[in-house]
Amino acid sequence: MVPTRNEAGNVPLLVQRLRNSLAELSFELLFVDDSDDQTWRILRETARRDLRVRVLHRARSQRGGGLSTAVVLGLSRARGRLVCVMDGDLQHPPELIPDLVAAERAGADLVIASRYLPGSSRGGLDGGSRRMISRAATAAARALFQEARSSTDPLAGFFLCRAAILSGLEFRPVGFKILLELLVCTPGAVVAEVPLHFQPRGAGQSKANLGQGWLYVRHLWSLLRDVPGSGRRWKFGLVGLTGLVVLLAVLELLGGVLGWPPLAAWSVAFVASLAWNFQANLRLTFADVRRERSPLLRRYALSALAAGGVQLLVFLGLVGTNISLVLAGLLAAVVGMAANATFSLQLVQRRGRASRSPLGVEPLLQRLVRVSRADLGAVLDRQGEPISVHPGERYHPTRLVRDLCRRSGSSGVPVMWTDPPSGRAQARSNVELNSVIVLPTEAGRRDCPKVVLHRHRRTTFTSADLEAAMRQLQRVGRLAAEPPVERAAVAPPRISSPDPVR
Ligand SMILES: Nc1nc2c(ncn2[C@@H]2O[C@H](COP(=O)(O)OP(=O)(O)O)[C@@H](O)[C@H]2O)c(=O)[nH]1
Ligand SMILES: [Mg+2]
Repeated sequence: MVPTRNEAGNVPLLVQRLRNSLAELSFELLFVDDSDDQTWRILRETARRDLRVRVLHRARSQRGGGLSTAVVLGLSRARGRLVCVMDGDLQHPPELIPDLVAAERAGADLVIASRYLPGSSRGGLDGGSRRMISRAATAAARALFQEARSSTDPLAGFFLCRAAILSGLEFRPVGFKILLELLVCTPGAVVAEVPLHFQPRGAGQSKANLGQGWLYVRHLWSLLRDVPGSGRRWKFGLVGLTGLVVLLAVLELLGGVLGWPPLAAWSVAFVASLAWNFQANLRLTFADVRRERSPLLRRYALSALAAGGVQLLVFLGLVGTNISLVLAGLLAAVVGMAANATFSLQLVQRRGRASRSPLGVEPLLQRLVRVSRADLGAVLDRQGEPISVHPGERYHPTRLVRDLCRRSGSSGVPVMWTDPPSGRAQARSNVELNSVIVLPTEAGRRDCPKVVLHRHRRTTFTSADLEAAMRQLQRVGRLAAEPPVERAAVAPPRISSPDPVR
């Protein structure tokens, strides 16, 4: 999907290079064009000769929002299973697209061509000042949104994603930066990156200008305001500050103005600020999970109470001295807030964090092998070809494994298989048995990559191993909570006795 505005000098070469680099894939090229030059005519001519090319030309009156509404329109019209967005000025080399596709095949939902990954280069970002602005904007996005930190380049304009992760998203295209919005709105997505060698612009001029800087600020603001649970840390901190104001105001009113005893005044003030914080955090910080009865909320309440205990102790220690009531309350609250921040540091991380590793799959596989205590693990793509193996490099799925994958694929649930115990009169406890676990990387999906775990030992996999592996996968957001497990397979399962014969 390519947004274009006055790129007549670039599109013929772009189309040619796209056709070459995508030759192995089935694809369509979708242009959303807002040009006043020959771009549209060239593209229309190309589309007439090549059915894989489509052009949506927007009349002047339809161009409100410019680039960002163009990309949103393109995303809604794209028909593929995967969607790749790139610029039309040859700054994004089309030859990189097969690498993006490969990373998706390896298990990523969203693959970003990053200008900041080691191995990339930014030769095309004209001028030192633009480079600095770009750096600062990236830093701001990463500081505000934890989800943006899953990418080194959350403001990239060149990325590929599964169309499935777009469904249900309502973009609010204010700024230039659709990728940031995508990242913030899909906290569970598995993100991978490949290094980009950013090219100088082909022909024509950049349309970036100062106005876009202001739009970007508005975009950040709207992401904070409109996406429930986004920027959790900042919201948590902000609520904490307002709670402090409530605490001190009530303390001063009761203890100072009305002359209540310090402990009574503090207790009422504390309860008032706790109630205030709780309400505000539910509405703001935890807006995304407040209806789910998330364990997050229980932990939040517990850590707030624990911090209250700390605060009370400090306050009691200070009241005896000759500092003022409000100052004692303030100092106690600062210590309490520090304690609270320590208790709830993990709390304010948004769940479903995306993988940060460049390809995501390898570290995931290593973890799966470890937690399930497997001897060998592999990730197979949709066609059943290994894309990652651990430990070792080579892996040939056996017929059994292919059968199990098919079985797991047709039901979308994990399958566990173990060798049957010996039927002989004298069963042996020293024989090594095969056991295999197959996990779909997305619960309920038939055609998704599969994880295969092998054990060839005297003890076979148990249901605990299976559950550990499933939990690990869930943690990266790939399996819905507790999908059903299909245990039967070619042979009757033997999952309860780890040792064949005692
Ligand atoms: N459809 C559409 N595309 C645009 C618009 N503004 C820029 N583009 C396209 O978006 C891409 C990036 O724009 P560019 O001016 O190169 O921005 P820069 O790379 O940040 O300097 C190019 O393919 C432009 O043709 C717009 O208003 N509408
Ligand atoms: Mg450009």
